[in-house]
Amino acid sequence: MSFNQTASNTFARIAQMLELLGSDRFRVNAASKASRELKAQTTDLEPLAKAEDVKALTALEGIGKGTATKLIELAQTGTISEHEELSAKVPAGLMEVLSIPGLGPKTVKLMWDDLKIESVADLKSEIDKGTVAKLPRMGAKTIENIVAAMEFMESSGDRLHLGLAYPIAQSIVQHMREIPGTQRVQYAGSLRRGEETIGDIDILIATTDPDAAKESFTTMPGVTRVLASGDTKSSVRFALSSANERFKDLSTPAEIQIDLRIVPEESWGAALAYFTGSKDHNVALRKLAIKQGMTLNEYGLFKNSDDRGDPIACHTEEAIYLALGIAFVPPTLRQDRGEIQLEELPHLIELADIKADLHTHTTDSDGKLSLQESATLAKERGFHTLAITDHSQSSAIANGLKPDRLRKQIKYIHEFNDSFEGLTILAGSEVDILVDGSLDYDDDLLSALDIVVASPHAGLRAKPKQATKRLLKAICHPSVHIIGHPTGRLIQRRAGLEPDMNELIAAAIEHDVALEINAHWMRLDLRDTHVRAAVEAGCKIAINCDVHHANDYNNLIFGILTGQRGWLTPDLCINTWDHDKLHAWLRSKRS
Ligand code: DGT
Ligand code: CA
Ligand code: CA
Ligand code: ZN
Repeated sequence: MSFNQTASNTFARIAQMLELLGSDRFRVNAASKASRELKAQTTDLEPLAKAEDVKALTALEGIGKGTATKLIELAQTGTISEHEELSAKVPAGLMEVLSIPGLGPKTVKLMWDDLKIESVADLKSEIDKGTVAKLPRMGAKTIENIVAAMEFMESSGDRLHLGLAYPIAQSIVQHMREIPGTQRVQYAGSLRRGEETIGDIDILIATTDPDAAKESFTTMPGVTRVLASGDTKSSVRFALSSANERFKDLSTPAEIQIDLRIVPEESWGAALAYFTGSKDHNVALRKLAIKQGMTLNEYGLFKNSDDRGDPIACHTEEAIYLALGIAFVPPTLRQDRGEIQLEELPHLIELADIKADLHTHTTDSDGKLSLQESATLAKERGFHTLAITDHSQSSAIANGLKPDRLRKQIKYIHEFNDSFEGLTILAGSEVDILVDGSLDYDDDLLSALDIVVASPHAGLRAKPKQATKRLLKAICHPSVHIIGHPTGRLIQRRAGLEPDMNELIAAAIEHDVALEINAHWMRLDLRDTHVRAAVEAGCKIAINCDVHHANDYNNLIFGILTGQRGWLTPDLCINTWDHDKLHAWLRSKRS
């Protein structure tokens, strides 16, 4: 998988660079076709390429002699010389310009040729000078969109997606746990709070052998630079590509900073609370301590206005909250959004509460799993229900199903369900909410489905007013159960729709529709603040993995963390309901 992905991405970049350099159409097309074919391969090409097995490679559909030779080169040297040669000719900054949503190779080439634009900074200054507006096909609207996209990319900065930081932190914690002397180790900071993006990873350790911890941390695989290595704090830069090949595809930073803090075992709880944050939550906690004549810092809670003497609480976080006279606040709620003032905190949803996934794709549209494979995975998770919701006809690039194909699929799924033990499989659809708010199938077909997830996919730059109208119309449709990824945002990539959430929530309650938290870490849509508003109003929530690959089932935790950050309790989340309750609700929309 990862070799294939790397190869596919390399060919895609080759195609882009060829286009920027004005190579002939034939070469550009060949490279981008190779990229697509490689992405579609289901065989792992690495062993074949390593063994220089040209015959086996070219026997595969879509791989010609030329591609095979380059794959062998990639397997042996880690690069393709054509890619290296092109990289020397195309400024890196220009590739960054190309990554701005809305800018294609043709336009970028023109900017490079005519205006000598070689970086995002150049582009900005040329827009200010008014020269970009003089290029062909560059209307005021187009420039406005480019500026907005640049601003969005800037404001979201160099933060890493939760789903990408999470496995890195877990493996480092595991690594540190195995070092002799380690007493406790845990990640803290924004990651422990389940924030959607992570600035840096904070690891806390209590150990009897600080030197061993420091040494092992600064020399672990993936470390590219040691920024600091002191007695209480070490900082390193960590290469993301070594942890996950998927980074190659994303406009994420190439490295992330990781801080290790060595703290005394006896004040573990105080240190963990301090370094978990958020800063605002810590400030509020400290104020509360001061009000009671106490002092709180990373070493403990002290009875006086300074930290002399023995602390009254320091060993565990629970002891500190208890001594402050407030309920224990779970990390995901530490946002200073009212969690300190409450006598009793909500009983938050947890991973183990989820009993169903209601938004999944199969090979019938753009998924990689067959019905059989997905059903097996869902059953292994202990789910009682799985909904198959492939794309609808307007999502042509996602191989959306035309009505006749969907009718056949419904029949097939129902037959399959009858023969599959231990899991109920529903025939559904992720139906496009079209730009005018109508749905992508006729009402007859929609009502023949066991479950309808309606989602916006195109036209995601609409004005807030239009967006609200569009989504409201879908919510009001009698066949719809769930609104999937309601805004269509992609974290750090695309802002998505900005509808009036309160109106949507009110309508969802009135029409008994659930709003989805899409658990994919690229989406997390609804976001935490939206969930909080929905939960406060009493709106039903669905947490779905939008499964396309087997791995996607593992994204559930990110949906749960987002739900927790929105104060979600299990009762409001339809995926936690038992079989009969869920199915009765689904059927209530089918008269
Ligand atoms: P990030 O890394 O930007 O995603 O966000 P955090 O929350 O992980 O922030 P970071 O890494 O700068 O610091 C980790 C935690 O340490 C932070 O959540 C709270 C605590 N902390 C750091 N600096 C301060 C400070 O100046 N005052 C207080 N009260 N807490 C701090
Ligand atoms: Ca951090
Ligand atoms: Ca930090
Ligand atoms: Zn989907």
